[in-house]
Amino acid sequence: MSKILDTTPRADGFRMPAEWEPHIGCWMLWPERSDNWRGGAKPAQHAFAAVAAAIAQGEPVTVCVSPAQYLVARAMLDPTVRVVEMTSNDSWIRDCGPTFLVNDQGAVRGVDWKFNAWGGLAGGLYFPWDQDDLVGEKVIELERDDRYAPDFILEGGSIDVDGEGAVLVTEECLLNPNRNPDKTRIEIEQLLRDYLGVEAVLWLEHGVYLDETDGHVDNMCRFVAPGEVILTWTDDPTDPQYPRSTAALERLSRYRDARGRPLRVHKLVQPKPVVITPEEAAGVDHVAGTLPREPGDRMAASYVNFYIANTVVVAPSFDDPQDGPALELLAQLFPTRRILAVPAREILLGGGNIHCITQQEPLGRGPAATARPG
Ligand code: KQY
Repeated sequence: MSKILDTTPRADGFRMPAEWEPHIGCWMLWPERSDNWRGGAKPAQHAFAAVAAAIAQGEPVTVCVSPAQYLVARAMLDPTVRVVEMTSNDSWIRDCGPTFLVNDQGAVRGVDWKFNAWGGLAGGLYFPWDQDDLVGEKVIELERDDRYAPDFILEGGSIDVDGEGAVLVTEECLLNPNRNPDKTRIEIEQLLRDYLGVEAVLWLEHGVYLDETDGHVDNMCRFVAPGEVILTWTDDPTDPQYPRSTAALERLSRYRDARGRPLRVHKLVQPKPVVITPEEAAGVDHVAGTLPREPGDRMAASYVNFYIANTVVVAPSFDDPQDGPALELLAQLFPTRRILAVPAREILLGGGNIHCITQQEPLGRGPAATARPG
């Protein structure tokens, strides 16, 4: 069993590194539930396999899969991808998985947050979520790392750090009473400082319009370098995303990071609205307790939901005229990495995107770092 630490990362000198810092690899979960993924999850499985293969060009990938799906996943995934059996309720490891931390000596530890499927019985997306809640602990234990286990509900997609003391979050999510109703804003800020090793908590009001996570920041605004963020954007004042993005820009232009730097904001224009077709909606099983999918529903499509691997950036594409400009901007912002686009509609139809289905593990310099090739 991984050792549970009753101190805090901050007290122990640990911090969450930025996503662009070196990784030992990336973790994913395999989709299979037919009440979230259409067509018995088969189209989503192909999309997840494409994401895994793209990331595997830049770092080792591990995909965790249920016993029932092991052979299917093994056959569909690139041979370089490691497949391990693990039970889960769905496949959003960004949110139910661990947050990995490092210290200056290169040791790695994990934070095993509490998970309630984005709101529990007050607006959560499915029931139960008990197996998802075990994923963080299981992954940390597989890596033989020690873990912190705060009594705090938090999803990895609701935070984004620069590795130099700043974290981006949204009020829509972290202050939502369906997460930690007993905690004040001040207490939540302190928990972020203590468990991520940050100083500056940069609050945006909202995430992306109709994001079913209650506004995860990883779909809205991310750090791309120290002192630089990328923000999903529209110039159309009639689009409901417009007031959200303009309000975020206003706050970002006032903020300073933990080192006192103003933030340079890169606008990443969103694709045209992506709505569910009747055929797509009909392919999803209706199950009480799971958020239904209706024809005409708009999904929270954003290019901001990309994954930064060691030598590549894997970004969603939507078969939209904005795909090209979005990928070009990412290429400018990550000049040492190849930008790989993966068609992401099938992932989006499940409620998230590429960043939501991935979780990086930092390289560190401890036993895990030397146990297998990087
Ligand atoms: O986007 C995410 N981080 C997760 C979305 C969960 C959707 C469940 N239907």
